[in-house]
Amino acid sequence: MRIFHSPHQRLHAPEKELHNGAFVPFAEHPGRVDAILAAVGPTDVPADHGEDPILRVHSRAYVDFLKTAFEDWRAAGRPGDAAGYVWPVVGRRPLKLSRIDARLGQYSYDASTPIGSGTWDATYWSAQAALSGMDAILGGERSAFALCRPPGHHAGADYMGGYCYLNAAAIAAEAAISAGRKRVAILDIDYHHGNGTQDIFLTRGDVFFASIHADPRTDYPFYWGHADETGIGGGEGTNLNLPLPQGTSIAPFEAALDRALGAIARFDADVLVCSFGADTFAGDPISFFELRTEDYGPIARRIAAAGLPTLIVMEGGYAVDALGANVSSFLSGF
Ligand code: OKP
Ligand code: ZN
Repeated sequence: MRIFHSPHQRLHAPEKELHNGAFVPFAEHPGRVDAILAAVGPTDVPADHGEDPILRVHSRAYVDFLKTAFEDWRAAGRPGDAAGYVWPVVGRRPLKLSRIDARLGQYSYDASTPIGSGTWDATYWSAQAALSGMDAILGGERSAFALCRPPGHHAGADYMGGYCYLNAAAIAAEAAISAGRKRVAILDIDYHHGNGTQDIFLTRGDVFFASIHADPRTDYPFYWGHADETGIGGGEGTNLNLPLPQGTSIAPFEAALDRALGAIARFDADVLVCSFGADTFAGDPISFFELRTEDYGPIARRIAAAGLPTLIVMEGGYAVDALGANVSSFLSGF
């Protein structure tokens, strides 16, 4: 299987994050890709597709913000990484905001997405890795792996959140539509609900989004991922959330997976994008499912048995010592 990854993706390296009330070392660090690379072997450098395929998903204003936010932060005399502290939730309206702190709030929904000097470069090349993976799929490969990082599934059309800046899975799905594929399914099996991907396609009938994740009543991102979010307007019926309780192990996970794959089969997709997070692993430091390394192969075999050309997009997974083995186990199922 071809694997796409760029060394630029290491350049995003925030120092710390606010976790349950304390500043702690940033969990989504470059060592994650080092661990995966050590396990999966050589990768292909992605081709540069430019900004156009990114702008089919994200707004121009948001992309421009991402590109300049760190410079603006430094210009304001600030130390460390750029991070917001005020969000325009109440009485939100289209103001022209200039102060960097206001813009950070305008384009994010949480405090988990600091911007450093290498953030734009890293997230740009993460998106390019997904686009090159999709090129391979559209060229006839049965599967390909985009070793994305930073992850993407919490990022919406004009906002960042949850360690995510550009939504690589959404950008790849949209590229498949642009290339003439009629129906694309996205299966998100990261521990956390992929609220950004859901939001991007919520009103769309040509992209099916199915997600298996920790119940948002107990887990991040809290406000999205509930079972009653089934799509809006032309997208009604093409969004499927399967929240599961903390402590979930392989048997109930596979039952949910079979439901998601059944819905995807009925949707009759041409292409599948799988947002894969290894944070469902029992040893994950910020997550609470109970999957084992040896569970990922059989999970992937069930997904492969759907018989759809499948682009795998890396999302989360923070147990770095086991991350390489977990990703290898998953890829072996294809
Ligand atoms: C990204 B991905 C909780 C802080 C939450 C955000 C988690 C983002 C997970 N104390 N931080 O879906 O793996
Ligand atoms: Zn996650």
